[in-house]
Amino acid sequence: VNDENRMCKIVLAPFNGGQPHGGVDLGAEYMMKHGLKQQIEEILKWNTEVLDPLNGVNLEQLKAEADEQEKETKPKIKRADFVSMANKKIYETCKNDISKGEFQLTLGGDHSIAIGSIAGLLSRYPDAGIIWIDAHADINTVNTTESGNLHGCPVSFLANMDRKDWPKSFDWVPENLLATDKIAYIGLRDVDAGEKKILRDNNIKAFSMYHVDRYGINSVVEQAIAHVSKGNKDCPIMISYDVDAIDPEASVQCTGTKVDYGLNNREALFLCERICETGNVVALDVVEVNPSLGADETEILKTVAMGCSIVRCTLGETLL
Ligand code: HAR
Ligand code: MN
Ligand code: MN
Ligand code: MN
Repeated sequence: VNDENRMCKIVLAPFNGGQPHGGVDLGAEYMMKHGLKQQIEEILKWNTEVLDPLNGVNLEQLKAEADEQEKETKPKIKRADFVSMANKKIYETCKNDISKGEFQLTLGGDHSIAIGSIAGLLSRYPDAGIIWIDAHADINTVNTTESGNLHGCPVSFLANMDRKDWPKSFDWVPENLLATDKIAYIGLRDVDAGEKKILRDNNIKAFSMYHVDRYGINSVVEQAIAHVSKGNKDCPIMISYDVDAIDPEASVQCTGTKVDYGLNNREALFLCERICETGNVVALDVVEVNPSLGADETEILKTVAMGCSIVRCTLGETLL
């Protein structure tokens, strides 16, 4: 933890096309305005570099065009072309502009951006384990999704589920697929019936809020780490953190699909601390921070500050 030359590559992913609300694209900007880059440099003593894969892409216009077109075509999967394009760029940046040994921090954006970030991470670490912190399982396939929103589907894309039925416009496939036994969920409490079947059929390790209450967060995190590491004490670990895992009353009001009775603030940060403590954490996504859904400045500040705390705890701020 005392290596002076640690590099954190901050990948901006201000993308909202995987879900219906505007404003989640501002999550990255708000966390940066809150001082996240300086915090990483000054408190944690890491070097940082900002990568901006969607720079120069007119996201608002492309989204408007997609929506205009889809008014007529009414496809089952919404904005597949747009989500595919953005994720391909995020993937290529994560794959080409981040080296082994550098930390990959991706700031969303909605959770569809994890298709690109995780695919990019797997290009460096094909056997990485993924710990997915979320109220939702985000494992709908193109056939099970009821909403058609791709932020509810990234895990199925990463695992190549129902590939033959993907929209033609989703025109790239990650080179390294996510094996369903290399992911563990924590925080689930709003999982669709079709997703429950996928979790069961594939025997996917999933800790809902029930398990957090029954076993406590410490035991749950331990089991999640052990599961994804598969007995390899050096197994690289990535956290994909959807802030809606956290209880709205506790801190996270500004997110598109709030679900009551989530992780409390300490549980939310403890799991970052514990995963950091393994020494194996190589990447983090922070997604679904939507500043435009705040009722007032305090709500926005609380959600954005929690996003920044997740990053600092994952990078080791609170470890002695
Ligand atoms: N399961 C629902 C769907 O597929 C809602 C899931 C999405 N919400 C999120 N992702 N914030 O975690 O649409
Ligand atoms: Mn999610
Ligand atoms: Mn969610
Ligand atoms: Mn609780």
